[in-house]
Amino acid sequence: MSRLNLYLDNPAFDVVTGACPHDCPDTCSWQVAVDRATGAAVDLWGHPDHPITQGRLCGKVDRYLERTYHKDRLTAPLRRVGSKGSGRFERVSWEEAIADIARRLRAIIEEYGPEAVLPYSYSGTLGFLQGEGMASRFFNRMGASQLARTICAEAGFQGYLYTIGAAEGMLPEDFAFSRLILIWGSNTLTSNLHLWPFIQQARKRGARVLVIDPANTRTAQASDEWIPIRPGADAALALAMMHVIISEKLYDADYVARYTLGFEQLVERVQAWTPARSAEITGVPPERIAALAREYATTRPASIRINYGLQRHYGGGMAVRTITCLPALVGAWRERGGGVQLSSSGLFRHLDKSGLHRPDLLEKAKAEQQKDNAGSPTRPFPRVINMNRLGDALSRDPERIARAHYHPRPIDPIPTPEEAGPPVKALIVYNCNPAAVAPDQAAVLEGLRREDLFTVVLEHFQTDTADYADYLLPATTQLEHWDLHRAYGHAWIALNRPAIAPVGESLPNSEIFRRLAWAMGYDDPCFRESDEEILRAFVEAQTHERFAGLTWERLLNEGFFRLNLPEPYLPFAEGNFPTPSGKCEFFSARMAEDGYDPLPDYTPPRWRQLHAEEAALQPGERSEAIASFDGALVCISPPAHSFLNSTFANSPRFLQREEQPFLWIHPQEARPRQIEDGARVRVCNSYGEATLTARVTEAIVPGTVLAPGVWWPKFSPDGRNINQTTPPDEADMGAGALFYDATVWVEPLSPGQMDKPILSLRGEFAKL
Ligand SMILES: Nc1nc2c(c(=O)[nH]1)N[C@H]1C(S)=C(S)[C@@H](COP(=O)(O)OP(=O)(O)OC[C@H]3O[C@@H](n4cnc5c(=O)[nH]c(N)nc54)[C@H](O)[C@@H]3O)O[C@H]1N2
Ligand SMILES: Nc1nc2c(c(=O)[nH]1)N[C@H]1C(S)=C(S)[C@@H](COP(=O)(O)OP(=O)(O)OC[C@H]3O[C@@H](n4cnc5c(=O)[nH]c(N)nc54)[C@H](O)[C@@H]3O)O[C@H]1N2
Ligand code: SF4
Ligand SMILES: [Mo]
Repeated sequence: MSRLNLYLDNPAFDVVTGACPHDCPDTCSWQVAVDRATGAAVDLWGHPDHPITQGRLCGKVDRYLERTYHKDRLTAPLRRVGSKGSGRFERVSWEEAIADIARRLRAIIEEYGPEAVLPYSYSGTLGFLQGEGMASRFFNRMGASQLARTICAEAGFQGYLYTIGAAEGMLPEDFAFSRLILIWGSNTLTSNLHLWPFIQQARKRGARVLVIDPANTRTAQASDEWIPIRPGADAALALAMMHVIISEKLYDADYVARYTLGFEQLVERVQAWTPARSAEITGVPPERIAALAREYATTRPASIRINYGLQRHYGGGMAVRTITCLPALVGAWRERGGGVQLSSSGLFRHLDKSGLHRPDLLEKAKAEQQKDNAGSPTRPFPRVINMNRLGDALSRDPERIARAHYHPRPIDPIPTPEEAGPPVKALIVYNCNPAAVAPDQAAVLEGLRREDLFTVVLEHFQTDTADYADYLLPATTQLEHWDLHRAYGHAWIALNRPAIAPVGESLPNSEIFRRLAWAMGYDDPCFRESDEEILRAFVEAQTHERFAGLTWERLLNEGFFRLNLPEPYLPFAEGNFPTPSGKCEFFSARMAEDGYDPLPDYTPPRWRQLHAEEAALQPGERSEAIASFDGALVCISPPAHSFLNSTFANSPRFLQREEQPFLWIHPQEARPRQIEDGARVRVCNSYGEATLTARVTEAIVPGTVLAPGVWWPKFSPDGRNINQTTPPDEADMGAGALFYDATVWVEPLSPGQMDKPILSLRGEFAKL
């Protein structure tokens, strides 16, 4: 029974409908009980009428009130008094903070141009308004550097687009009709909880659920079979599955002929991909690969849930591109319960966001730029910075700044140092905690420590990033502001209404950017619109048929809205792929144009390439670093169950549940290193190092270690987390991040050793 019943007819309470703001495919709708007398939120639960939420929130957000009313909430604007990173601040008024920030920004723009200002944001909230709503208006008007938001999903997303055409596919409710479900590189029970009930429905009807993952996750344990695989090897598995399916004629010849492009070339490509060859790469026995291929091709309907876990390595784009060829090959798209789901975000691709983000304001900034800078740069203005290379972007070295420019495809050039543009002089961080979550943490911190960098952080809490702020501004939580959300795991839009007044002096991001805009003298009327007006206008601006029936009033009354799609929604049952050819593209001319192999392939992860290069060297040629390569392991760092990236990782309840920053290591790897369960270990590579606690377990494949993330560095034993070892390099597609492709060394620490680094390789491996 829903908690709603406790408050529904009670005049002492209001019940307010909202939505979970977090980076999660489920985009739950919630209800909040507010005590009318005190104005305080007293309870919060999943909306009982939302067909995906089904009355249930996850364990983290079920405790959202503890976040909103946390004793450490930032409640007043703060100005730095200590050294950078010391985290010492004094209280100031909003008037003083806004006026001084605007003054500093104007001075920087005057001297270096607006590109010296870098916004840095990601997924603290996915709301249209508190995410990039007012912020993009502000930064467009300024002409600030733009940020390529690549940290999560870009490689796989691009790979999916090359094959399927848009980020759409199966909806979660249709998994209930599957007879075979491959959960491939996803920990559903942790990162996508609301898919599970549909999977359970399918199992009740006899479906089998297989999990393909380097780790025996809680999802793998709850499934019928765990198929352990080495990280970054998934494309090799998919190619061998296609080899078996094609050579045994198990494919859907009719579907292939009508709705796919490039079958002949695919046949040729997969010929060499025998299960035996694949087994060497994946670690999955050849018989198991062949049996999996047969089961997948002959069970109807068969579904695949891939998530972003499997694309955080160098070949991540190609891996997703290759796996997503499978459903078309066997005709799985024909039936309800067949196909693949990566993300549903493409269902919303027809949203018109121009009124919200106001890209036209950039024109004003461009005109000003041309007026001010007689010698205008040869590259496009403003530059686009890849967020995964924040450490490089914050360097003062033009070569590194050039490297930080976004270059998502092989054909995109890296600018010369002369074209790199000004150093970043102001960094404005909101909805993000880069000191914890970004690759190459040591470089990021080095940048944040720069005395000449002016850093403004909008936050709920004093995160590691906030410690480096010159101004730390208190932001409201989801209970305190308006917003609107679209899901990336289903087809619903949800409205969030504020339930309570802002805690302390906190303000919504939208209001902070609004006030900054006024102080900067930006006079466009869009900076005068209220939050409600902005959202209402955004909703009313939608004309695509998918939004037919969506009105502001309806959202106010009902709280959520399903896209106007047929039920069931079988987008590719008869082809109609949104690719250039209208078919599922086994052969992609667009890939060829962009500098890729146009056919599905296996692109080895970076750790494999390092191993191969090492093997090719003569002993005499090996540097000191390479000499110790034998002990190298690959490190992956998927989400800890109770954290959401670095969010909730300062909540006593969830810290207690996760205990401490662990490193999972197989007994086979622990034994020769004399690592005992529970021992402190140092994990290191050329980028940095972190101290973790060993969990010796067979739940991770040999050769790989797993560090659940993302811990706050300041709550870690040596003040550093696993992103010390994450390389900043770009994945094959979309300049995506390599969180699960770090080559590391692991050794036990005795207490006296805590400060003595065994390997100081920085620079050595960077050369490779
Ligand atoms: N509780 C919780 N929920 C979350 C998040 C969180 O931090 N905590 N994060 C949210 C975010 S930001 C996102 S993007 C989404 C998706 O979150 P993701 O981080 O993409 O999580 P998953 O998709 O579940 O993928 C993680 C799984 O992939 C496995 N994996 C790692 N490398 C490979 C590989 O090379 N091959 C294969 N087959 N598997 C591999 C890991 O062992 C892990 O089980 O979830 C969201 N939901
Ligand atoms: N090692 C490793 N690193 C990873 C990953 C991994 O799997 N392993 N996952 C990566 C992925 S998939 C992602 S998506 C990124 C996510 O990285 P981030 O985008 O940094 O997400 P969070 O760590 O959740 O931090 C969000 C911050 O925003 C703040 N916030 C929330 N709401 C608001 C608001 O309304 N206003 C303001 N001003 N602030 C707000 C929160 O307090 C929190 O500190 O991390 C990446 N980093
Ligand atoms: S984090 Fe995900 S599962 Fe949890 S409440 Fe939010 S949307 Fe739902
Ligand atoms: Mo993410």
